Amino acid sequence: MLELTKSTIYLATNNMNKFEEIRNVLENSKINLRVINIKGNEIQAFSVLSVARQSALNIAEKFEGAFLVEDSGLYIDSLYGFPGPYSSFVYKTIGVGGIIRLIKDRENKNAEFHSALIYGENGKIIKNFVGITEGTISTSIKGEKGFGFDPIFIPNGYNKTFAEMTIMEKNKISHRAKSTGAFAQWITKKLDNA
Ligand code: ITT
Repeated sequence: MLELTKSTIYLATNNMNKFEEIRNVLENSKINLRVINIKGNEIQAFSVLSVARQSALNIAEKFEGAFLVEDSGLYIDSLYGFPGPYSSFVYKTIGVGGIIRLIKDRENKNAEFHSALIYGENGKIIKNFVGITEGTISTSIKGEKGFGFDPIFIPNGYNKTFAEMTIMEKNKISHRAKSTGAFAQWITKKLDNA
């Protein structure tokens, strides 16, 4: 049987949950995903794409190999998009309980998760991919799986939080699975034509 030759791509992240989710989406692709710890400080900007683009430029300056970098965040309607690019800081400070308290009197519980994934190689940014998943913020913390704001995010069309889903279930609908899925399609074509 022919062995599938895999191309190695390095994901620059300190978040192993992200790595697992992205690797899971790429499992049956021609990509062998590895993690690399070269992500420096992030800039502050409203869109995850701007934050990811700056991170990618920083990485491209010091890394010649093929890489991916992803920035993501939770945008809550009634808080004008907060925490958005501050998601990591807000998670570490007020946490999921703090978010529930912040919006407990708001009727509108709508929120979106955004993911921006950037691919680079040979010291250059090549292409970006964006994924958005809409949902609502739950009134209580539910589930133990996943990470970050998963225990308070109920994707539209479901009655459970991301934290009550397996990685396979979350990966059918998540913002990160959408950006990664788009990347997988593009890179597969690129490798097939190489
Ligand atoms: P790296 O920058 O090292 O990749 P990070 O966790 O700091 O890891 P971000 O800067 O993209 O990642 O911050 C995104 C934060 O938004 C993350 O720490 C979570 O709190 C939250 N978040 C993003 N995607 C999420 C998801 O799928 N489920 C739950 N929370 C998520």
